Amino acid sequence: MKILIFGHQKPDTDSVCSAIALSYLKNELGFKTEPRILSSLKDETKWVLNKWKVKTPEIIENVSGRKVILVDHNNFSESAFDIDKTEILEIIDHHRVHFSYSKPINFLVKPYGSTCTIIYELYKKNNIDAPLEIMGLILSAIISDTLGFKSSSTTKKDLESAKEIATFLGIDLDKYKDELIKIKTNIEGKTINELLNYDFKKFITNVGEIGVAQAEVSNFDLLKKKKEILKEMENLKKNTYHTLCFIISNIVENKTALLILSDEIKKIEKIMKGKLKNNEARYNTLLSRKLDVVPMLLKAFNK
Ligand SMILES: [Mn+2]
Repeated sequence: MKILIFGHQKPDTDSVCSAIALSYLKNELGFKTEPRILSSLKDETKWVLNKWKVKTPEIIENVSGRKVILVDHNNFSESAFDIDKTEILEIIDHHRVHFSYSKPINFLVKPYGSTCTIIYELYKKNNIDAPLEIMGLILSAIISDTLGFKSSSTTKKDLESAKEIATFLGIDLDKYKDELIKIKTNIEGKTINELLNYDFKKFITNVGEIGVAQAEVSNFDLLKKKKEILKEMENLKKNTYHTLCFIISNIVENKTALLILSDEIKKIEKIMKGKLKNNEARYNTLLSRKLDVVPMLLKAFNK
């Protein structure tokens, strides 16, 4: 049976493209692997796969009994529900380490802005040429995960890799980036509930579960519905989350708005030094969920 390679639940472009790109590389190296996704694709990722004419990986729900490689996550709560019944062979990721396992495995974590940047590095290291469509996917994932190189998680390596790939593909990086960001920030027709659930991660901590949703937008018009959003957040939080945070990233103007509900809001207000008023804080920078927001929330509760 083939080794399955997949990213996190509610896959984003980086998760999907990492799985496809790594699977191609592994197969070139003589392994028998197949990329999979754990749930359906987002519009942005559909656009990317369509653009580079790559077929959508099959959705798989049940992975028990399989040998697997995880990309773009190392947290069981974000993985397949029966991940504990698999044999994990390897993990390639760029998130903080949550993982502990019963035996040693290949575990490659680098603080790059995108898992695909790590995979691009692996292609070079192994002297394997990726076909054009795989290069296209890698480039798209780097742009997507770094919010067009604007997120604080962006590294020199991400930008250099993207430039190199764009040159190789003969495409104008700025133009392609703008095109992709336009697709990424299109929230037209989505309900607030859909936006909250679109890119949602939960973290299990000693104080309880912390949920952090993120939406990428091209302007802050969405905040005109703040009352409605807080009401939806309250519904989502009820009985489940200790703290719920909605990151609204304005990736055209480089600004961030945070909406936060918490059982211990005072602790968060304290750590944010008065920046959080009426459950809302604004920043004139783009915050990264994994580098800025989650560490700040954890720090507030001293975890
Ligand atoms: Mn990623």
